[in-house]
Amino acid sequence: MDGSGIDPFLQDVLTGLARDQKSIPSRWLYDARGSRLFDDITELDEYYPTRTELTILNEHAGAMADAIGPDAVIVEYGAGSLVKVRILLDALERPKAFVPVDISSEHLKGAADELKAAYGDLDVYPVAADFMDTNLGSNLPDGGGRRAGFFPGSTMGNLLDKDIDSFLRTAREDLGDDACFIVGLDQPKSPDILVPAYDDAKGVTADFNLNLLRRINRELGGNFDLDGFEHEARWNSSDSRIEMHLRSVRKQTVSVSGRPFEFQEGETIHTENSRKIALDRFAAMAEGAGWQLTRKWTDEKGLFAVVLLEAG
Ligand code: AVJ
Repeated sequence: MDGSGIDPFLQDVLTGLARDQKSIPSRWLYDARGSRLFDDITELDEYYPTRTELTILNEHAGAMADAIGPDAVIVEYGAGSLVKVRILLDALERPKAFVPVDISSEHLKGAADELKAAYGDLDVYPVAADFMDTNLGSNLPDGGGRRAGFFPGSTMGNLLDKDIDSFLRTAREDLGDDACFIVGLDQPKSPDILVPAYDDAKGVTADFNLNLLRRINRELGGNFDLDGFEHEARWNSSDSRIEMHLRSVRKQTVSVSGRPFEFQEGETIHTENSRKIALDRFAAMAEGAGWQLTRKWTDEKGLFAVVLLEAG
């Protein structure tokens, strides 16, 4: 429950299941079990994004560090386990401060303490906040060098255009006039690669998706039969996105918090969009929010890209 007394999870589920195309926002996939399952996904053979982004970061961290310069203040949005930023910190000259922003304050504190212990000269200021709503403004430390945002993992692809715009504008305000911003972006490619990445042979992604129903049963008094739904990953080429759905295998009625919802056989709940945003498209979006895309680093196959935005 939040201060208003309405559980935002319950609100999203009841509203989403009442739509013609049933849908539930993807952020609810990440309870403790969901977060563990996502970590397992990143190790799968079929799931190329994490591995490919790490390769790009390892190969080009020197060039990224040169572009950022010495004495920098790094702000990581949606920080998570802080594995990727270490690659950047290791390459930077005298990084002064690191500000990890993450919604989960417990997770954040542990990861921030570990990082602090490993990088003695670095000031670490964790901020427990939604990365979409930071307003760090004048609270950011001044290290003498540039401020650099860091947003790896291609989470940009989960956001709607209007949310990308407002996030990039907020980051531009947070980071100020001389800032830069390093962003990871999964790239459009053949559905022969994309679909298996979101529907793996071991069924880990299926578990991850179905875990949402388990969570609804546990937290919201739902009675979803987990055998009554199947995981589906679809490539939607006109919107350049992978969609995850949960498909009802039969006609059935499910109730959540005492409210009934009818499912036809084959009807789906849309649970995630993972957009693959081409670089020219992203450059135009960034420009509209006050950023110039000035550098890009990719792997040999062009599966994934890490880009540098500069305030301008
Ligand atoms: C964490 C949002 C980047 O979209 O690839 C992985 C989530 N969903 N498999 C992605 C996810 C299914 C992932 N992101």
